[in-house]
Amino acid sequence: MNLPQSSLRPKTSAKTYKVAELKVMKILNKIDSLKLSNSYIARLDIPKSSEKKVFGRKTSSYIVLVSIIISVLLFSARWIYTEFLESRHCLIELPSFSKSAFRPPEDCSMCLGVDDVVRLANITAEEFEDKYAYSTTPVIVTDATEGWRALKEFDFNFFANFYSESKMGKQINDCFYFAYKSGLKSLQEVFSMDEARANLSGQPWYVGWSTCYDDETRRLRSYYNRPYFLPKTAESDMVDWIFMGGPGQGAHMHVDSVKHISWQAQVRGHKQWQLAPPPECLYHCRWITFTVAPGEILVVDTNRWYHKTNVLPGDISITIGAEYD
Ligand SMILES: O=C(O)CCC(=O)C(=O)O
Repeated sequence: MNLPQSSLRPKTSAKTYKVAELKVMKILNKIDSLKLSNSYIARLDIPKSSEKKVFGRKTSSYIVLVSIIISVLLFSARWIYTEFLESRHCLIELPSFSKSAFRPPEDCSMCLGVDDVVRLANITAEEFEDKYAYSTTPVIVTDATEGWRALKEFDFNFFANFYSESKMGKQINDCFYFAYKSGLKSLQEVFSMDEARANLSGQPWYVGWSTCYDDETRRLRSYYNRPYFLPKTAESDMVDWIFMGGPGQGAHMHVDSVKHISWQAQVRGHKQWQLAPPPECLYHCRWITFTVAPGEILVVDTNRWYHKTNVLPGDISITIGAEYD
């Protein structure tokens, strides 16, 4: 039997062809040895080559290619999910100015008629909830830090020792750190600055950070209590914010994009705040300036009021605070 060799050769390597030829010869010899008549062979139900293959060579290549693409896409999706969504990182971190540029415009009712901070003492949680907890009026509560260990114990060395402890528990949040104009790139750098600078007699500095480990927050919270005036049902995240630094320093004017309103207790030093209405309300509302003294707690919606701080001459300023819902 003659084989149509020329139809096999062009796309097949010589070695593969030889092996195939030997196999076919073997099959043909076997058929010969069975002494089957040509008419019998013709009647055998042998599928034509195009029917026998479930997929042609071209189709198979497509399937392999599509499978590879799907695998790559699935792998990438899983990677994006674990890296960015599950761990709460952002795909693209927007610069802070763009966050304020993309916020929805205010209708100015948030600041109309708000001319000053309201100072309060001895207020019930119910009254605070009704009148202030979720309003845009900035409030200072003057009697909510009685008995706090933080007032006596928080100073630069307290935090330097606190953060020399490596066991902070499980990480539960992003660790935010703001260097402002200090040039100190991390908390490690803050707590390894020289003594003169730490005592505020060297280069000025001001920094802020959030807690991000569960034990870290829990241990800090043993130095202060949940402010008594907060609504009974309000919950705080396990995140505290600490701002610390010397006179003449503070945060630049900005607006936040955090989840909730926050309180901030002035533990040491005097800090001046300037609240500015959003730019679209500048002709309708007023700027407000006030000072928070040690032992006082400020409640302000920093997502809506633009704000800027400045530590007044004297002691180091240390504040601790948290958001509540
Ligand atoms: O306390 C400060 O100096 C800045 C606070 C601040 O910017 C904030 O809470 O968003």
